[in-house]
This record gives sequence, structure tokens and C-alpha cells, in this order.
Amino acid sequence: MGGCGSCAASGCGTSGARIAGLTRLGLRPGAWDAVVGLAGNPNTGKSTVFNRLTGLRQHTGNWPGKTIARAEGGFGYRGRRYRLIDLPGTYSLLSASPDEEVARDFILFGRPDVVVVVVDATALERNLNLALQVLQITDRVVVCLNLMDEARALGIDVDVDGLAEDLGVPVVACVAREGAGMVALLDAIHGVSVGEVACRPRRLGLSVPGLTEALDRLTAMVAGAFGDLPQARWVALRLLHRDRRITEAVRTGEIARLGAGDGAAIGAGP
Ligand SMILES: Nc1nc2c(ncn2[C@@H]2O[C@H](COP(=O)(O)OP(=O)(O)OP(=O)(O)O)[C@@H](O)[C@H]2O)c(=O)[nH]1
Ligand SMILES: [Mg+2]
Repeated sequence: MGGCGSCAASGCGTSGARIAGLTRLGLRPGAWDAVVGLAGNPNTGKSTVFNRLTGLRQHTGNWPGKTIARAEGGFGYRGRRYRLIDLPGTYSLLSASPDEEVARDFILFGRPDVVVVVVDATALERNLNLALQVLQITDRVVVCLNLMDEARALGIDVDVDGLAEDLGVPVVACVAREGAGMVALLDAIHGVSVGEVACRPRRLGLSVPGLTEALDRLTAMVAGAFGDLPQARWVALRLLHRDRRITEAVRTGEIARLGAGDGAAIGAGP
């Protein structure tokens, strides 16, 4: 395994062999052209991908107001500088553990340009739950179908093209631990980021009588109260579900801070 000659961060060296066209910028992305969030269920290889692309090997601080480790770094690819955020593992955007809230709030309110959902190819049914939730709220998603080596060892054959067609976003098969698929992943991130690759994310319809009207009305109220909130419709839907944390964040006005691009988690505890 070779070191990364272009890495600007100290401590780099075991994060993988050189990847064609990639400049690992380590801790100091400087000015960036796009922000990329790495989301996914726990233990799917998010940090392994993060390390491969940034050259970093350690967490780089905490999330604001939290004791939850935050890893953030940068890379350059095809003339653009990307800021990469390694999110805590989460099973669902509706989850309530502090780790999961950090991930959820970043995806919803951190205004990432691209969300990479890292999924475990050996457990697609469980992993696609989060992927489908992310597809509901953003147009710019890449699915990193990781642990393909383990899937193959188990005799699982994933139809990668069929999955991409069904989801409406690029799906890239990877073995992040070996660095396999990283160039294709970078191409997909770049393509989605600059608009060369158009996503048509699969969205689930809401066909409950009366719900659409109620949702429209409440969304308009939320948007009216918190002008720049990126996910007013999602917030309105959670209010209709009587989501305790979101209701509290709306009641106290805390939600506005997230809408301002802070991206930190709502609340410091239950
Ligand atoms: N076999 C195999 N193992 C992998 C692959 N990618 C990552 N791993 C291993 O899976 C384990 C978990 O990887 P991480 O990168 O820490 O996973 P994560 O998603 O960041 O985990 P959390 O942050 O805890 O949610 C590590 O032991 C990795 O070496 C892969 O493609 N194949
Ligand atoms: Mg991790």
C-alpha cells in the first residue's frame, strides 16, 4: 500500500494508495466549491471512505455543543475542492439518539451539496431505509454500495445498474477497505455536484386523503415563520407526526438556527 504523495495532512500514509486525479487535502480544505456529507447506517464504511478521500485517519473535533466526534476534511478532484463531512451512523432520519440527531440535522439543515449514502451490500433491505429517506429530501445523492467483497463471499449478487435505475441516483459498487471503486465514486460525486449527472430520486407518494392539503398549509406556515429554513415541508410533516424534538425546536425557535446553516444538532438532550 503506498502513501498519498499529494496529502497535505500529517499522519497520512495508511489511508490508501494514490487515486488517479485525487488530491487529498487533509484537515485544511481551504475554500471549497462543494460540501459533501457521508451518511449511512453504523459500520458501513463511512470513515473508511472518508479516510481514503481526505488522507486523514483521525477525528478532527466535536460537533458544536456536543461531545460527538466530528470528522471533516477535504479533497480536490477534477479542478474542484470538496469539503467532506463524515457523519455518525444513523438508521433513520427519524431517530432520536444524539449521534443520529447530528447526522439527521446535518443532512436536513446543513445544506450539503451532495449526500453520499454508504450502504452495506450484505444488508440492503435495512440500509435502503435511510437511503430512501434521504432521497425524499434532496435531489443530489450518490449511493456507495460498500462491502461488496463480503456480499460476494456470501453469494449475494447485487444488480448495481438496476438499483441505480430504481433509486434514480448513481450507485457505485465499492470495497472501501481496499480502495476499490473510489475513482468511480469520485466521478459520481463530481458529476452530481456540477450537474453533469442528473438525479431523479425515487420519491414515495403521500396518498392519505386530506394530508396533502394539511401539509401544504402547515409548510406555508413553517416557511412563513422561519423564512430560510431548507426543509420546511419535512418539518411540517414531523409536526403532523407530533415529533417531540422537532415540535420543541419549532416552539423555541431553535429550528431557525439550523435553517441558518449551522447544521448542528437540535437540543442538547431529551
Ligand atoms: N470487508 C470490508 N470491510 C470494510 C469495508 N469498508 C470498511 N470495512 C471495515 O468495516 C469496519 C467499519 O468501518 P468504518 O469505516 O469505521 O465504518 P463507519 O460507517 O464509519 O462506522 P460508524 O462510524 O461506527 O458508523 C472497519 O473494520 C473497516 O475496516 C469493505 O469494503 N469491505
Ligand atoms: Mg465512522
